[in-house]
Amino acid sequence: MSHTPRLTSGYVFKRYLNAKRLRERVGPPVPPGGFVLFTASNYPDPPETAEGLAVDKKAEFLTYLVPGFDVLDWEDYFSGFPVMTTFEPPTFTFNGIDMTIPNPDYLGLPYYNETAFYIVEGDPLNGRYNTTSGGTQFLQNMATTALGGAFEAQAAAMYFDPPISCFGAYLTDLGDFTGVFTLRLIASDDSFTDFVLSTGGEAGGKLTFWGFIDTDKTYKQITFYCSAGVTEGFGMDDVIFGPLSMVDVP
Ligand SMILES: [Ca+2]
Ligand SMILES: [Ca+2]
Repeated sequence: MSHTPRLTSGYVFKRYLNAKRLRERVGPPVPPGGFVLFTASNYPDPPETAEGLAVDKKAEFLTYLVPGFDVLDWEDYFSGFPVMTTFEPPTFTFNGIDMTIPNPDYLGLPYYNETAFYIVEGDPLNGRYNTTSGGTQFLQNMATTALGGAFEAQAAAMYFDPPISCFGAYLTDLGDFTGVFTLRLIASDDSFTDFVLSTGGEAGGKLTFWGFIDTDKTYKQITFYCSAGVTEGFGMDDVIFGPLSMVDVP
């Protein structure tokens, strides 16, 4: 069962009640450092569905969370086509966290806009697709060239305030280009860890789950970037983020 309260700001979110949550932990114990990574990828059968190892890994991730949190699944986020033309509101408040996706100017247009490559889509597009059960919509992103380059300010990024202790999302269509695709996780103390999610040369349409919990440190930003000279289009859906109180560990 789920709740779909409609906010005055015009978007709808799903509440994940985790009704079938396992009673026992199915993944690794939380180490002394507090950080546990959950990630897996596969090519769904049939294509453009949420199926396989990535789904199994998400289920493992969910056993570490306290039920009742909200999920950003992009469903009903503006209707019609294009289903989204701008980020309004630019901040998504879920589970007590304000998550902001910057939308700076890019070659004279807002970075996320319906005439370039960035939008909430209602149909599969070039290997990017919805992963929400019963849903259709997802956020399409484009990771630009390497950090430090001319487009660093436009790198696909999410800022969290207050900083988060857990995160999980489906990413679609990683790796169907020639460069390295990296997720940078930036902690509240400005330290960061880079996670290489693909070294390129793969078929389109891959489904990836990427998530973590950390009972020690908190994180203020996630940025996606590529090796120099390339860009990578990817979808994002069913985004979960929250505070330490959302993490269920002994
Ligand atoms: Ca969705
Ligand atoms: Ca891609």
